[in-house]
Amino acid sequence: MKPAEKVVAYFYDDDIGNYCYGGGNPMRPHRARMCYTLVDSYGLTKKMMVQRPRPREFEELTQFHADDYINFLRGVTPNTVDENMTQLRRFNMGIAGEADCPVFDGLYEYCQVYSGGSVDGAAQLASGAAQVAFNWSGGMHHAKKAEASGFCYVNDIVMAILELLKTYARVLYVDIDIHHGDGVEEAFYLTDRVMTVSFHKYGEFFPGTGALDDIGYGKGKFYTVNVPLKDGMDDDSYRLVYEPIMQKVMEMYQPGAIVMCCGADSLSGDRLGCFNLSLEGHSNCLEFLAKFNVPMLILGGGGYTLRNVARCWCYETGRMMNIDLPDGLPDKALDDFNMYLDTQRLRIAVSNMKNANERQELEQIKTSVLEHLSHLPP
Ligand code: TV7
Ligand code: CA
Ligand code: ZN
Repeated sequence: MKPAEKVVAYFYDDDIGNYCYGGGNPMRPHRARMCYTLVDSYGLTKKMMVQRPRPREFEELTQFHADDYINFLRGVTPNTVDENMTQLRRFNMGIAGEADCPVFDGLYEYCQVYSGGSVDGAAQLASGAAQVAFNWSGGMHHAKKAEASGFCYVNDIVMAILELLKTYARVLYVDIDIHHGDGVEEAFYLTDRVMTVSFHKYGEFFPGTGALDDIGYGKGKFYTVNVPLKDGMDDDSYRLVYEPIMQKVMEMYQPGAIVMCCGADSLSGDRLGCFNLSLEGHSNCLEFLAKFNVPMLILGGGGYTLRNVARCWCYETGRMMNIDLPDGLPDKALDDFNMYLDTQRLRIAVSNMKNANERQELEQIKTSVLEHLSHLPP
């Protein structure tokens, strides 16, 4: 199938922008609304199926998560946290302003909606209704079976992969968020039916896992890939490790579907990140995999310099539709809000920050990963 013939499904619920972690938490669900508005201002919404996700119910959330954890998420409110301190601590949650995973108004609905977008996207790929599905509100890769972590409560990625495994023998997960995709890795650490590949900043950085020699266990040995990186990764350095590794992964593993977590916190100038990627460098990761013509579920993740997050995911929406959006932002985007007046451009500039990744180290990482992959069955 030629790229231009791919049917594109875009999952988006306009209510998503109203959920608020509060207390200065850098995670802002509003980013997805900014992205949708930008995508719409470029006229892309006319060329895809925009759909409102079906919120997932208790029985669906507990396909992966523990019943008592989901029960807690369903029941807790900012007014009842005081009575639930023991459980709150057990599930790694807290109050706004103090915790990565606060209890806020509408928290359960928020989880229902963002997981719905990812599972709906997976189902449409599996049925053949679409070849590319987006859910920029998803990508909550840190959530564990019975624990919230790093702004993530339910793991929509694991749920979407479980949906894909009903149809496909093998699913590939690729994570270019700057943080390690620990929750997804953990969920599939023991199986060869899912290969997880995460590129991330490693060393004194959240969540602290994702060492090069964490490669899976038992049946899952060699089906976990970790690419630990340092500050200042630029487009060329990233490409140097990404392309040969993903080429080999695709040849050896031949997945039926690909799920990607496209956290925009690996971009230059991110409020929490420390890489130096441009939109082209970030988007190249998606385009490289799109060429293999395997159904793709594209999810969000981190991204904390909001105007750049919207730019990145809008640009990538276009690229996956084989459209190279003009750099001058549409008047509508400039008029509606003063958000993009900084440069009035779509693409972003990179900085002159130091790249702490030496070429030889990157070559060693690449060689080591390729060696692990060479153990996979033919
Ligand atoms: C996918 N970094 C998620 C990335 C999750 C990162 C962290 C913060 C942070 C939290 C705040 C806040 C913050 C300016 C930044 C060790 C701690 C330190 C809580 C205050 N400002 C993704 C999670 C990471 C919360 N957590 O991969 C409220 O930064 O480093 C930590 C852990 C303990 C808890 N404290 C932070 O991108 C979506 N948190 C301001 C207010
Ligand atoms: Ca990652
Ligand atoms: Zn992140």
